[in-house]
Amino acid sequence: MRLSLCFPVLLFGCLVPVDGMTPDDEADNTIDPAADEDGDGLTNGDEAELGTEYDEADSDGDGFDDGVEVEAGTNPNFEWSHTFEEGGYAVGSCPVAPDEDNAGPTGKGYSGEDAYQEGDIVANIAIGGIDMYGQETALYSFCGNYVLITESAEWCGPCQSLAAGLAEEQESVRKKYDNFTMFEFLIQDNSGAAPSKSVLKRWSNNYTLEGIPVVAPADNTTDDINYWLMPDGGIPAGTLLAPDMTVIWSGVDHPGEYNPSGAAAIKLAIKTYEDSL
Ligand SMILES: [Ca+2]
Ligand SMILES: [Ca+2]
Ligand SMILES: [Ca+2]
Ligand SMILES: [Ca+2]
Repeated sequence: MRLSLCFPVLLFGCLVPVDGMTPDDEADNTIDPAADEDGDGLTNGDEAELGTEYDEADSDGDGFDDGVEVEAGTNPNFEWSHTFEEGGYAVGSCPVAPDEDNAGPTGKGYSGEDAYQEGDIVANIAIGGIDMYGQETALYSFCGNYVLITESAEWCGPCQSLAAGLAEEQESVRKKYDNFTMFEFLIQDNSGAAPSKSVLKRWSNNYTLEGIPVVAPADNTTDDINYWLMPDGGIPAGTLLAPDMTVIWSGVDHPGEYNPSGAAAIKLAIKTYEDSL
């Protein structure tokens, strides 16, 4: 949608015929750059600069109006970039959407299975999965931040030990760097099934993970779950992503540098993050 730069349109209109334009296009030339056609809090002129729709309050259809997204610092042209009603998560700004066409694992895991290695762009995990509030939550909502993903399961003892220290770890890193967030990917409950909302809530409460999204996959049989495992095929696993959703630390690249608890991997990932700044 093209906006006219002529002004003031309210006094004189702006109906200069342009070759090839339809009557509808010509009508668009009467748009006032200073008006807010769709009532989303941004002027038509602002929307032309942002690339959002001047006649659509929620350009990317993610449930948050364009003006709300600009205010919150999320990307109004990318559906996965938005804040959440509950949880107070530190989402990123995501100025450029991840390169989804080139996303996917190129490394090899413990038995030759596909796994994420450093340099890979990750796919948008947990689409259709929920967090402990029942909100549909996906990784790309945190684009724009450094994201430390931990992969855990409710039945896994070392995962429980790791979870107990996550909130403190996040707090200490965020004191220094506010564009950092953790993302706990809880892949199974005690029975091996994809966790329900109440299981996620219990996990979050047990380890005071308020402010850290605890997210279940839509189901627990997808290949995607295996892409994040540690070199021995185990969990807990840790993977660190750059703001453009590229892997900058992956367990499969560090077979000699982690211990079975996963805690050392988290420390190494955070150190990698700090060294990268
Ligand atoms: Ca507007
Ligand atoms: Ca708009
Ligand atoms: Ca939106
Ligand atoms: Ca958005």
